[in-house]
Amino acid sequence: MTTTVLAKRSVGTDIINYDAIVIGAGFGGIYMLKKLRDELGLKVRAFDKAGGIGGTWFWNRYPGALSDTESFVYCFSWDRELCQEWNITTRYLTQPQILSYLNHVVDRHDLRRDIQLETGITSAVFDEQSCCWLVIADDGHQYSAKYLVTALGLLSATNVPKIKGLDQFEGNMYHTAKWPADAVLEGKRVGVIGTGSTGCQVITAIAPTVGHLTVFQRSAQYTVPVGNGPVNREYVDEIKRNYDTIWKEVRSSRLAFGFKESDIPTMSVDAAERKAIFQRAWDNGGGFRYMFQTFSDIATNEEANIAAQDFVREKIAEIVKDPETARKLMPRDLYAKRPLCDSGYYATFNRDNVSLVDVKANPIEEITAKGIRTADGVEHELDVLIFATGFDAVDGNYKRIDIRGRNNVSMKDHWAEGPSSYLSVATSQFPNMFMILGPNGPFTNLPPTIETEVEWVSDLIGFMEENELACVEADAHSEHEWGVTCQKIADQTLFAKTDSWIFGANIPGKTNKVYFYMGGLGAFSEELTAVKNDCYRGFKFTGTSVMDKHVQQALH
Ligand code: FAD
Ligand code: NA7
Repeated sequence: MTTTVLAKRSVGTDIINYDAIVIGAGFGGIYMLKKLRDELGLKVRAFDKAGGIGGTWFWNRYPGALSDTESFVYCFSWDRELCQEWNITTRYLTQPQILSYLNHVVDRHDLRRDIQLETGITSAVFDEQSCCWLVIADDGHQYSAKYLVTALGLLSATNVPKIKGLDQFEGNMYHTAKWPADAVLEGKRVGVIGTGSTGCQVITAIAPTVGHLTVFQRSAQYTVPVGNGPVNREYVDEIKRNYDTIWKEVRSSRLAFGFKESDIPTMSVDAAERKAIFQRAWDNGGGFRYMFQTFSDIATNEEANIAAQDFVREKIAEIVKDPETARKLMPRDLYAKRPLCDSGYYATFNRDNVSLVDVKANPIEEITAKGIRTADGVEHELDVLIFATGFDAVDGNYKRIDIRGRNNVSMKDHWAEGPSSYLSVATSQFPNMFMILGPNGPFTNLPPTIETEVEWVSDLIGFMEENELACVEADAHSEHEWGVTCQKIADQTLFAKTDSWIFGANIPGKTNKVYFYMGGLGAFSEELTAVKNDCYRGFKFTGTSVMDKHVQQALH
């Protein structure tokens, strides 16, 4: 194989050579390994710093952790037999269910032998002479490969806010995405900072068993019922019968959530009908369904957005008994973050053992040995403090590895003004490196997007191998243009007017810019296909004398 020869030329004997190295063993890394090893016949090693496979679902073991994509589309579509064999029992999947599914996939395809766990990658340097990557791991070894695929996760690098006194706390502190197996909450005085998707889940799940729960809320949230529950045999059979159609529709839809997105403008129906449509969505459940299946313009039109907001505020007023608590829980901002859904979040605040602190009005001053002191001078005493404070999303894990491309340029410098990519999968100056869910990829239910990206990258690598090409690199101009496209699309949405991790706005000092392509998976896939069919437009191939003739022939 050309790759191994290239690698051996430039590296010493103590370097272990592969054709491809994959970092990450979540949905992305697992499928990438499968494609490269079993379809292209490459020698591949996947690494993960985690103690098990599963990525997100290995790490996020907090009580209540649940995917809010419905079960039938929160899985791989590429294993058609497994789609028929795997029996879903609930409308949504809990963290243990997803972890068990991914472990099953790995064993079923005998992938485990090529996955090295508990191994963090600390640096990756591109060698221009050999067109190979030299990768250093925290197991003390160096590895080299022609191709480097980063499937590092876009909601993976944890965010712990730098609150004064963090190290003074004498109780236990946990981040939800690094949840320890031995965490004990029963009967304890527990504090939760953060009320995003994770916060809503953990708060609702632990409230019945803790002694007292204090919720420190900075932003009030719009959330609707998730509508989870058992599914019957007919439901499962129907899905299995229709899987081909379902996947086809998912892959050509905008959000890939497995439902038809509405094309009815909110104000095109009268107030009574609007309310009935919102009520049906509320009863049926699902955050994305509420935002995108009811009406077509909630995420783009302010009047429509306010109608959707009003309905949720009315529900809060109905559900929450104490008017002051209800007032604090009522969001007044645009409804334009990733839509949330829950299993009884607002009602949780009717419990006697739950209190709500509005830290926007009454900020956290410091963490003390005993708990949290707020600006009003109150010290909230706690045994356990939970950070449900989210992630350094999208590029967080990239900043935690010393990645160096052409001319030794570091990824940190290359992305000094925020991360960018060409088509989410590549970035200029980093040849032969491919990202799964890199910046400016589709904002969707993620497994179908992951599959789309993995398959495209695999095709490109296959093409290079077939044509004995040494090097491929995204062109800087194309990358810039893709960023402009993403920004233009995002600017048409209300999401761009709201601070959240989707725009890097959740972390002080992080560049606030577009991090996603909001044009939908269908349009994204079409663009990928067009680029491929147009001789991989926007990519430069180098490093083989036969390139021009062969490439042109192969591409046409
Ligand atoms: P991940 O699953 O994040 O895997 C990345 C892996 O890379 C991790 O295991 C990490 O340890 C490893 N890694 C990173 N850096 C290094 C390094 N330097 N060395 C070695 N290993 C490294 N998406 C949806 O579409 N629907 C949902 O309902 C949904 N719910 C979610 C709920 C939670 C609580 C969270 C946190 C995320 C959720 N997501 C959801 C997003 C979810 O992350 C994706 O759906 C999907 O699991 C991402 O898979 P991945 O393989 O790209 O990344
Ligand atoms: P999110 O959505 O980023 O939510 C984090 C929450 O933590 C949010 O309520 C933040 O308030 C809050 N936060 C963050 N820093 C602070 C400080 N310093 N003080 C008080 N409160 C703070 O992360 P999630 O894990 O819930 O969800 C991320 C995605 O992962 C989600 O969409 C799912 O797909 C899974 P803020 O809103 O910024 O005021």
